[in-house]
Amino acid sequence: MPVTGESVFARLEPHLARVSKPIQYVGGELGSVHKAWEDTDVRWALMYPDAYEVGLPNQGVQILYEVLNEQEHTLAERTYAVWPDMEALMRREGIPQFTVDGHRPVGDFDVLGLSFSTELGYTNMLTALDLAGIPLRSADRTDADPVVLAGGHAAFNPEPVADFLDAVALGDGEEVVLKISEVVREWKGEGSPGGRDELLLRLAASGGVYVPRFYDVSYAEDGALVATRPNRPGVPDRVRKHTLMDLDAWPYPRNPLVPLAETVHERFSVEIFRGCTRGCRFCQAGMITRPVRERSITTIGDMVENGIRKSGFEEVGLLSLSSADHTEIGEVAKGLADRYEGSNVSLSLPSTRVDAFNITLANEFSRNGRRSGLTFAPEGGSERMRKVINKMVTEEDLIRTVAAAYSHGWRQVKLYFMVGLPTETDEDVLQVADLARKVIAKGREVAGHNDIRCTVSIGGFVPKPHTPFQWAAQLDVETTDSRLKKLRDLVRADKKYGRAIGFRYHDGKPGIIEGLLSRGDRRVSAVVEEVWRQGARFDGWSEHFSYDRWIAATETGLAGTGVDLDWFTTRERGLDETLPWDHLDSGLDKDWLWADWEDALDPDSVDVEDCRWTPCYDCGVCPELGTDIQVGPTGQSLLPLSVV
Ligand code: B12
Ligand code: SF4
Repeated sequence: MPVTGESVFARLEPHLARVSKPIQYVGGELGSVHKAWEDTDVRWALMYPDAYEVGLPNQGVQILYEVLNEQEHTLAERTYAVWPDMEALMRREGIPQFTVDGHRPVGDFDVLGLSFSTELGYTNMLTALDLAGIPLRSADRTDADPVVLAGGHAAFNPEPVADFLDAVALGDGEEVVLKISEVVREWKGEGSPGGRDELLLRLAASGGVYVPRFYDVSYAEDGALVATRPNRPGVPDRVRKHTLMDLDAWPYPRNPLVPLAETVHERFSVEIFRGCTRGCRFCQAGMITRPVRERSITTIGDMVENGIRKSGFEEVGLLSLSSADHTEIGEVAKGLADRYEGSNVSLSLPSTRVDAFNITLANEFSRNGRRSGLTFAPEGGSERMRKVINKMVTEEDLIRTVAAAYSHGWRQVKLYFMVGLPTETDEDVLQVADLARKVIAKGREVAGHNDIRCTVSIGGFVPKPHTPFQWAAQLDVETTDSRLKKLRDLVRADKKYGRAIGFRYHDGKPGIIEGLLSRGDRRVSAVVEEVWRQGARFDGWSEHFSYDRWIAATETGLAGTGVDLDWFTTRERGLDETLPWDHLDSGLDKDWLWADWEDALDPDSVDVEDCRWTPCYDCGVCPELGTDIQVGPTGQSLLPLSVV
């Protein structure tokens, strides 16, 4: 039998000096784990399919890495997307995709777990599979190949990459990876009966893992999708997402990874809650992570202290989908600011809602740190648009909040918007300029000087599965670009305020490809493979993304299917249409989603409140999944630490 799990480092090392940022391939970071291959039964390679600098800080992978490695019989190592120069070198030298921990070939592991927070990582998955010597398509794999398993937010519609995946797990990963490990261990312990097929069947039958090959998809003559149905007995009709109900019982990461090379985030982040029920209609993350589950103030305090001590990071980020909404955020902020007063530790709150923000909070967070900038996301330029998307921020709220910020010494405010939202007109987008002007005018007034800035950042809206906008037509590239240009020209033409307004935007091209990958079905796999064969890599990076290459691949990949790029993107869907993700259960009731979509289009509809503070409005999640909202206040407070 060939020896598995042997390190390729000796073959790799002589070439490292010839590639860019070689340190990213070396491993051995503080917090990393090295276990003996032979002492373990189930071996996982975990991949964030982007470069090390983006992938290393990812909390999802860090958590699963730790949870798995805590198990005596399990080993987990990490692998990231290699840069094109390294890819070329590996192909030339015959070096396979390897893990950064043990430099072991990825093809030798039992499971390759991929974390997809964005669809634009799909082509990087294919590079990794190919370099690993794993056949691209699930159907071509043998018993010797790992189970290729996907998780993360994008996995809520894995159909566009279903042909490349053996299995998919929806939702929180902490508990399900342990269950999957158990199934693999048992099956291996029995001598791997029935080979790969039986292993996948056992995973599918467990009810918590979607195995695409056990579902057949049928299409109508005109190309519309008819149904996705199990083709094996014992396989459930619908596969449910996983929800971790007690975040305090899972205080990970406990041993944060400290990167060796420069990364996008160099701070210790603590997730202060999961889920968000604000009900923004465009936000897939909010919809698929329901219900809200808070971490208690004391667990947050313990995690911060432990993380700082273990990692040496001086910045702490309090992470969630809308951190200022934690019921005890004021206490958390004050408690932590008191605790670390006079030390080098600074605190940050990455995502802040305009209406939840209060200046006391921001002042607490900046007590020990710099006053860099504040970021708010009104998302819609006009009041009308904000009503359509259920982002209940009035112009008054925004002006009041930024006025408070400028008057407390902040000089820079960033505002995020989207272009291409349902029912939007040019006029709605042009109102962004008006809003920015008012922000600057008010800022100058309250600050008493002109040295303030407002940066407007604007991105294209991409309709996502499992949201009320899953039926919406995506705005085409030309109209998106023309609206952005009109807005840019309007800002630039403003003599009085224009120079104080920064304007950042992406053109509409990557958005339409993201749209194809978000709401595509299995036929899109052919497009992904084709574009990858034509050289697509790192599609989330503007310098690597080629729209023309994607367009050519959609033409080849979708030829003969009766459907095309527009059919997947700029077409509005009806209630009766079977959606490619209908067999994947996020807990949301489809009728509720549809009613919410209709409300979005009805100017007289009432706003959807947050069910954390108002009665349940029956989105379906809690009864369907047997879950419940978990919020404070706990009434506890953070004690100062006794410094030894
Ligand atoms: C920090 C952050 C970033 C950071 C760091 C990214 C990183 N390396 O992690 C930066 C700023 C770089 C970033 C960039 C981007 N981000 Co971001 N980011 C976040 C944020 C705030 C936190 C992510 C996080 O750590 N979550 C906590 C962890 C524990 O959750 P998780 O990763 O989902 O993992 C859990 C499960 O999904 C599952 N799981 C995950 N992987 C796997 C794998 C397997 C095999 C299994 C079984 C399970 C599993 O188990 C984990 C534990 O339960 C989220 C919002 C949020 N609160 O989630 C947005 C978010 C993930 N980002 C988002 C987006 C869109 C992006 C960008 C595409 C933005 C852009 N246009 O450039 C880029 C993409 C970067 C890239 N190429 O990957 C979106 C994703 C949209 C969606 N589909 O829901 C989110 C949800 C924000 C939002 N509200 O829209 N991001
Ligand atoms: S079921 Fe009710 S309480 Fe639960 S997330 Fe939906 S609206 Fe909120």
